[in-house]
Amino acid sequence: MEKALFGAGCFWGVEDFFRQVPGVADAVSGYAGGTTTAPTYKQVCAGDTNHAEVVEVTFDPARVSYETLVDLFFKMHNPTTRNRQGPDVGTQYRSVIFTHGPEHARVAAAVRDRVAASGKWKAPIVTQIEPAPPFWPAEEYHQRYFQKHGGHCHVSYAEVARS
Ligand code: MHO
Repeated sequence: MEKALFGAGCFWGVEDFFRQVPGVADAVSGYAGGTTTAPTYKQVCAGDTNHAEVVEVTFDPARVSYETLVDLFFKMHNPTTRNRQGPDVGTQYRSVIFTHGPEHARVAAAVRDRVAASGKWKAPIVTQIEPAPPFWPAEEYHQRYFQKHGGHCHVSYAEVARS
């Protein structure tokens, strides 16, 4: 199993999306990239720890490649809105790929450049690509949030898979 770590806005939706991707064994909502250890949702929302809401994806590389996951990441959110995803505004909603090792970093940058060159987005892609810092799982009530409560905040995997 390998791990991928993505920030693409509200983690409820990012987690829900990646759980549905064949080859993904687990997706956990959490925080990364800030200045404090074991942050709480309240602290992250207040915006002064600089953590991003992220999802740690555990996947079987024999069933789904890291490249495919990065490609899906770029399809499931808007990578051109800095510190904002839809109605959610703040640095915790930034578009970011935290990479595990140089090979993942190379793939992430290559996919980003390919999406930029495709002309899909008129505005520049602002997605950050950085070596993965520590990942802090979010509070239990944030895990599988949409499975428990319904709702959505990103495009569904089914919709992306059809396109
Ligand atoms: N707009 C969402 C953001 C939640 S997400 C876990 C809400 O507050 O309902 O950041």
